[in-house]
Order: sequence, then structure tokens, then C-alpha cells
Amino acid sequence: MEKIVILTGAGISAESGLGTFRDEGGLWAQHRIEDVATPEGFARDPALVHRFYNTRRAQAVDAVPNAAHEALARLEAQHRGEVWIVTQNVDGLHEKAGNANVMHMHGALEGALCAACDHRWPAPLVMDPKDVCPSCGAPCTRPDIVWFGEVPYQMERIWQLLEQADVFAAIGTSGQVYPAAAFGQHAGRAGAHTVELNMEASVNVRDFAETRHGPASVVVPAWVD
Ligand code: BJW
Repeated sequence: MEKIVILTGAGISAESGLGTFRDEGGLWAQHRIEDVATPEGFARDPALVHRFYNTRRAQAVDAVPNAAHEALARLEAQHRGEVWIVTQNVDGLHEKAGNANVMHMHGALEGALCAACDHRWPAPLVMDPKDVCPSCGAPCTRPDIVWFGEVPYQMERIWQLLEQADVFAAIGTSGQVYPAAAFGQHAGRAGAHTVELNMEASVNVRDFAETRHGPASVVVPAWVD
């Protein structure tokens, strides 16, 4: 059976009402990356960072999967055990749609992490700098999110999957953030058929053998079905 590895980014959740980062009016037009998405920003002003992620957590809790997420759930159901979703998204919409084989390389809004002892637990809807770690008691709780300068999760397994993939698809990602931005080239060189499904050509469009441009809710179901 074909092994299918799919990278998703913020564009797949745009039609579920969640803002992307780099589109016009996106999250990075409203917040400074250095302030809300780096460990240094969190050390300077944890309350600001918690407010940013509390707002996004509240939006994600209310969000529902769109036709693109649902198509990927069908794909996994049809090819049980042979489809891996590697998501940069922290919103949990793939699981809500029914995908089980999901790797959260940039963490998840529903997770809390202790910066002192690395203990992880389910995040409350509202996190606060005064929260203490349920394991070690340190007041160092943070969202379980991978910020700039930190190493994304499960990388060893992800590189391995990319090398074994027969098909690699990148959906709804601008291709500006590494290491995810290198996955298309890596999988293609290892022999995978590579497909980009995005609203517009990403900066890495030349790494893909096939491209389908348009809204994810249209191009993803058309690719899957
Ligand atoms: C639609 C649509 C619709 C819209 N339908 N499509 C210099 C050179 C190279 C690398 C570096 C460098 N300097 C620093 C680095 C490393 C750095 C990096 O890449 N920086 C770049 C900015 C240059 N990377 C890191 O620090 C990473 N760690 C790392 O590299 O560790 C070292 C290491 C790794 C591996 C092995 C060994 C060592 C960590 C990166 C952490 C990123 N974190 C963030 C925020 C946290 C998560 C969160 O808060 O949600 O993750 S940043 C933000 O960008 C978020 C996203 O996951 C990520 C990617 O964004 P995405 O998903 O692509 O969204 P957009 O908005 O950019 O694009 C949306 C796309 O959708 C657009 O193309 C639209 O057209 C499209 N679209 N509507 C279809 N309806």
C-alpha cells in the first residue's frame, strides 16, 4: 500500500474561521513574533503570551473542521495505517474531523508544559503566569507550543516518514518556516510524488511535482476523492 505523508499549515484551518499567520491581516500583522512566539518573549512578558494563546485556545475550542479536514479524515479511513498527518497547526481540528494518526510538530493549544521540569498536562481554557506545575510545583507553566528557536517535536520520526513516503502533500502552508519548509524537497529527493495544495504558490513551489491552487475546502476534497 502507498504511504501518504501530509503536512498541513494554517491555510487548511482558514475556512474554519482561524486566522493564518502571514496572509494580509494575519496573526503576525497584529502581534510581534518576538513578543508572542519566542522563549525570550515569554520570559519578558508571560502574561502577554498567555493572553495571545488564551484567545487562540478559545477560538479553536469553538472551531469546527471544514471540508478539507473532513477529506483527510476520509483518506485515513480508506488507507488505515498508511496516512500520516504532520501538522504545524495547534488547533486540534484534524482530530475533531476524525484523523487519529496526527503528529503535532509545533505542539498543541490543548497542552500545558512546565518550563522547569518538562511535565505535560491538559491545558485549562485560560492559562495564567501564576499557575503552578502539578508535578514539581514550579510557577513556570507555558503553553505546549514550539516557538522560534525551539526544536519541533517528533523530528526523527518525521524525517524517517518523509524518506519512506510514496506521496507527500503540503496543504495550506506558506513554506516560510523551517524545518517544515524543507519537507517537500526532502521527500521528493527520497522518491515521493510531491503535491502542493495551497491558495497560491508557496515560496517552495519548485520543490513540488504537482500543484493545485485554490481554497483548501475545494482543492483537498478534489485531490482525495
Ligand atoms: C490557504 C487558505 C485557504 C490561506 N486554503 N490555503 C534562517 C534560515 C532558515 C531557518 C531559520 C533562519 N533563521 C531562523 C530559522 C529557523 C526558524 C525559521 O524557520 N525561521 C524563518 C522565519 C526563517 N525555525 C525555527 O526556529 C523552528 N525550529 C528550528 O528550526 O529548530 C532547529 C532544528 C529543527 C529541526 C532539526 C534540527 C534543528 C521552530 C519554528 C516554530 C514555528 N512556530 C510558529 C508559532 C507557534 C505555533 C502557533 O502559535 O500556532 O508556528 S510560527 C507560525 O508559522 C506557526 C506555524 O505553524 C508556522 C508556519 O506557518 P503556516 O502554517 O505556513 O502559515 P502561513 O500564514 O505562513 O501560511 C498560510 C498559507 O495558507 C499561505 O500560503 C496562504 O496562501 C494559504 N491559505 N487561506 C488554502 N482557504
